[in-house]
Amino acid sequence: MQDQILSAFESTFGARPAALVRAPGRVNLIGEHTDYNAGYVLPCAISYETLVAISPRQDSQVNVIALDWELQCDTFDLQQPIDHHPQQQWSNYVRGVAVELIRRDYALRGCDIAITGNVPQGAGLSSSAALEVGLAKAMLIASDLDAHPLELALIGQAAENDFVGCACGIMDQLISAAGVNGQALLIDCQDLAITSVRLPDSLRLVMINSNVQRGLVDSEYNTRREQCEAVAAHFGLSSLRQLDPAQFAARASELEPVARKRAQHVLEENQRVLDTVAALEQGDLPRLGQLMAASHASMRDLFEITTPEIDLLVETLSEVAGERGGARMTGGGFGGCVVALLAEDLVDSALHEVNRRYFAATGLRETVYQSEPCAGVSVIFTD
Ligand code: GAF
Repeated sequence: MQDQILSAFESTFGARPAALVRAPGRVNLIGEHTDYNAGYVLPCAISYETLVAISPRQDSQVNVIALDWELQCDTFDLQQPIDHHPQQQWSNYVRGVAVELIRRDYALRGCDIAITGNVPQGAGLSSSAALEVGLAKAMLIASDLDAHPLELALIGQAAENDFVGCACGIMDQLISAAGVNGQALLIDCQDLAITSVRLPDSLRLVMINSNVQRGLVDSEYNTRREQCEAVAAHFGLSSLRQLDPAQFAARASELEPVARKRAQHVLEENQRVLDTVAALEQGDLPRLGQLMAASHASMRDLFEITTPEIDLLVETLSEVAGERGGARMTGGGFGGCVVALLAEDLVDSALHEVNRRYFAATGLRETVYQSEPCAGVSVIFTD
């Protein structure tokens, strides 16, 4: 991938790039739809990543070439109003990051950029966040600037919220910016405090893409967020994190059934994240499996974001895991990936079983990814 981006950059812009940046995708182990409710999440960065090659220019022009979108190009000027690109959605991530950097008063230089990556797109492994964080870091480096990982994450999130139009939380950008080798991160999305959590050595991290075409993801996602915010507002609170579970239980009958289910998921999922951290620290695999199963059931029955194909993958993996691991859907939902934490010697049989059952039941073929928890965004070289 590095050779390809370097040679595409050189043949497009006539010289080797001044810097090459990588930013990882992520898998969330537990804590789904809790980040924008100021709750807890437990993601780790993965070894699938976006690469951004960049050189500064003498003018205020930004020229971008996208290797993974048939070498499409985009050009805009940092000193002119930056509008949405009418056709190329990938361009709007570049434009959105530039707009946000300018809004925050970074003195950006024009630049030439090439982007590529191997984070599967639309799989719930945060290819968008990897792109945003990688671009923010690269555009700063090309301007002789830099920013703290948290700032990079906030820039990426703002680009996605305000320019691209998805009301995502902070999890994906923050893990892509701040990931730690070999560790998952417990993030408290209320104060953005981060605690590293080591996975037991005996466990392997496996992601299986259902390859279900995700439809209406952004609109369903934004609806879930609005539903949660409406429940918080009903109780006069700024987020569901402030809602005491006892207070919720006492007054739950005031809420519509759907609103009640959404809030119940978030409250219980927050507790499951903390319990999962404890289970991982104690190497308590049966408990880990129960918590992942409960999280999945809650996403299926209360938050209503799984699909039958995803449910089948989780069922199959949980069955093979037994008391030595667990599985659940990961990410925003409506398709995408499931994540499994499995004792090493179970991985082959789990993948075999999925392969045997999934196509027969759904007509779809799964794709398997394996990774260790990885470091966040970094500069591969700069001159
Ligand atoms: C998507 C969002 F981008 C995250 O902020 C998070 O809400 C996640 O869905 C669900 O947990 O990845």
